[in-house]
Amino acid sequence: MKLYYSPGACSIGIHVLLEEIGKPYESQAVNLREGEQYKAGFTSVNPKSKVPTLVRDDGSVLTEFPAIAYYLARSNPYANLLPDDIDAQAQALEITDYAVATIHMQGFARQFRASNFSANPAEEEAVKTRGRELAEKGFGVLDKTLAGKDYAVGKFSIADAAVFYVEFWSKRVNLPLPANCAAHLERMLARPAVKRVMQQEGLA
Ligand SMILES: N[C@@H](CCC(=O)N[C@@H](CS)C(=O)NCC(=O)O)C(=O)O
Repeated sequence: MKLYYSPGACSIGIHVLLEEIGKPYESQAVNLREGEQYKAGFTSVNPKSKVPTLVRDDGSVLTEFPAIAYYLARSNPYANLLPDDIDAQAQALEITDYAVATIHMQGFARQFRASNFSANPAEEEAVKTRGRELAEKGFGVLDKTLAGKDYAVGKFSIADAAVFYVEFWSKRVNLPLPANCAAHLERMLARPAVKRVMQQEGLA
């Protein structure tokens, strides 16, 4: 398999899952700052111009964080990236989607790419402020989910990889994390797979 990623982007969560699985894989950095995602070399792989993008062993391409995470978990059952119990599985998907679709795509995206939310430069600060509010609300929800638990559904799962990357981003925008999220981020950073990814992405 081959993962297209960008250092410190949301693809870091999928990078962590690949390291947790422990099978050999290739990785290729895409320089988002220089717009490499819009050039033919990458759009021929993923016309959405987004990372994470996973090219599977049969050459087929999978995009969207929750779908890639689910695929990796189900195709590598020995890695225990999803609980066995159907209710806990559904909960892991619920938390994954909340981190990606709400905290990332509504909260952080407004702060990182305000121009995608308003064509009027005068509204940029208001867009960023709204993004911060949405991220704060999201971490409040996650904090309750994490109460009394080491990981989002008890044991480590794909949900933790998604929660990890948005928690990691909170430092970039100086957003203080509530206590359970802060402890979860430290727990994640202490995992050997996460440490390897931080090294590989030049973030350690
Ligand atoms: N919904 C997508 C979001 C992916 C996404 O927004 N990736 C960002 C990096 S964190 C990206 O590739 N941005 C490049 C761009 O929009 O130009 C997913 O779940 O994978």
